[in-house]
Amino acid sequence: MTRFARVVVTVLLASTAVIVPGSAPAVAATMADVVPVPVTIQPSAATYTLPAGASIFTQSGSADVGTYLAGILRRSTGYALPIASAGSGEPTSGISLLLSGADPSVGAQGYQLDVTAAAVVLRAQTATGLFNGVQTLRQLLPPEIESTTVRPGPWAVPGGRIVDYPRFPYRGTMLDVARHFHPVATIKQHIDRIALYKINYLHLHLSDDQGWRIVVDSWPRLATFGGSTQVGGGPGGYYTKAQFQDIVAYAAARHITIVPEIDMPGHTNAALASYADLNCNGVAPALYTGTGVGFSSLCTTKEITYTFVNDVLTELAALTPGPYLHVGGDEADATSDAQYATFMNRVQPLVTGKNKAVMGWHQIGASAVQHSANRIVQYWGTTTSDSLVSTAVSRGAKVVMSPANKAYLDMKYTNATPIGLSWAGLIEVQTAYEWNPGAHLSGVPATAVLGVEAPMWTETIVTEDHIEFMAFPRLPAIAELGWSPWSTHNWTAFRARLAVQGPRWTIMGIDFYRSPQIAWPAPGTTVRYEAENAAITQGVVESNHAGYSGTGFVNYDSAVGSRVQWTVTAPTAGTAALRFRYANGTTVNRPMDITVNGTLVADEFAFTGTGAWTTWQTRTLTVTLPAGTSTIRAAATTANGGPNVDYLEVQR
Ligand code: NGO
Repeated sequence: MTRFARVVVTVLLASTAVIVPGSAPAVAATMADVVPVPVTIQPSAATYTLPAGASIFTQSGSADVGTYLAGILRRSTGYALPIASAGSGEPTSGISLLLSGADPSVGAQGYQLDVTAAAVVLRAQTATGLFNGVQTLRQLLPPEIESTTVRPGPWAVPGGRIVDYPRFPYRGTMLDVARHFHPVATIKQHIDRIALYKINYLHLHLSDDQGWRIVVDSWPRLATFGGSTQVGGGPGGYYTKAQFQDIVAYAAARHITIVPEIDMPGHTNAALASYADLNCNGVAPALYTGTGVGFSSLCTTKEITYTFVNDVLTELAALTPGPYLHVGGDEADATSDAQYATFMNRVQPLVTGKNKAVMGWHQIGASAVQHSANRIVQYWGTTTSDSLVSTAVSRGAKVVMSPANKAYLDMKYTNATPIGLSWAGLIEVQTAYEWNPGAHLSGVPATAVLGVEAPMWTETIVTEDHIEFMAFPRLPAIAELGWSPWSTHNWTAFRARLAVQGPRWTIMGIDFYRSPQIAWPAPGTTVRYEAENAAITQGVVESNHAGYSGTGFVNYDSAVGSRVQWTVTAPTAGTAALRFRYANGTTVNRPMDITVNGTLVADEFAFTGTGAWTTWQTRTLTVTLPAGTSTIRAAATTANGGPNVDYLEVQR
């Protein structure tokens, strides 16, 4: 199939009129629905409806944001949306992205949005401000705007004015790529999603006991040996320098700064296993695939340790345009307090000497560890006072707040959550939302707080699907704490705003946790169709891998065109999420063409590797189904055939 085939699903969907009883309207967005809630909202009675012939008007300095916006809107609208130069007068049509005329309160990251019946005008002082305004505009459009296939619209934007800017400059999330390695494609997808909530820092935990995930040319075995496994003993992996730079650039294009972390002196078994010299006894330990902490340490009394750290930080700094190098510093339980201070007092100047600021877990706030210029301590404790943090603050450090009992995305929601840890407690959405980063720690005033960060450790988090489930809906809650003024904080209002995000996530293919605390718009029904019961062409039913549902799964023949064809029924015409469950081993990708009633709805839909044939994962595609019976076909497009397919679920 050609990559450029554009499919217009011709079924007429009265999208504005489909209202499931007891749920929010499928399409109407209001200015009050935006997450994080904006600083000021003045709705008007007007509505702007994006016409097929609209242009996106930009100025020098805003063209990249215009291209990004057009890329999102073209997918679902099918409109051409040419980028044109904004004239000097007041824009009278289309969507304008202007670097002048914003209310001065918007500062470096904020924006002003004016929506009239005639035009949408975003104004900011920086491209970053416009980018943040674009995220608001996305949420003011119907959820279907996030579809990757063309939808019928109409593309209405509620009228009025928003003037908006962040409470804190740093709004981050962390992904631990050390415990389980996550490939570049997963990181990019995550970046695209976190951008929607105005997250502007992505911290990557690049090394730990179980794996070293970034190439260091001067110490090559770190990646090739230290990166060769992960928790549970899987193959692990690492980023080449080119891949890491690709991630940095992809994030930068979404106004997100990467904060790389090399954890030290503890959490270093992967490095110690790679180079015997880094061990005090000169003996390299075995690679580690368990989930214990606190047992490893670089040898703080050996000079080669500092050569090593300097080499690593030099190469990392060269790959990192952002201001921070994170040096970890947590749980150095195999190091005495005195050795820890000696180590950190040698390491911190290595960072500042490369024109970067030190960021570290709050243990670097120990009084024996000196202050260093522009130092950031990241609080991850579970109490509301901490002398290490207040000591660091009294000496001039700023704090990023990640209290583990509020902000850790790897904690279970409830005891029933299938993945996650619970050492810091269970974190339902309300718990994640109900705290004030500016007043959480005694002795740490809001002025000392740089922002918030929601870390996701991955001892139990293996697939992209797991990341989605643990991040949504908690990450948007933390994002709102970082962005919105404290005066807007209100659980009842937040719940309502969050509920409206649900249909958007479904269309984006995000497998979120349907917290019972949130009145999600009624999801309708989900019907599962097992692949082994479908019509199979050039494929066999097998039951030789664990974890499938029903009585088996379909293993495609090694041929282009081998396929599974399901017959599904829908009581009424409307939007449906097609959720394919599959396992794909370590194969990079076996794309399939997905058709609905003979119409191609996803050309070469990606089915990336799941790591093992027993690791099942889902991918979701949103389509429009007519009333009655439909035929849904997934056909292999490569000579390897398709992935193993367990079932199709139709969510309506
Ligand atoms: C702790 C520990 C990590 C774990 C995490 C699990 C910090 C800063 N150190 O947080 O090694 O992965 O908990 O929740």
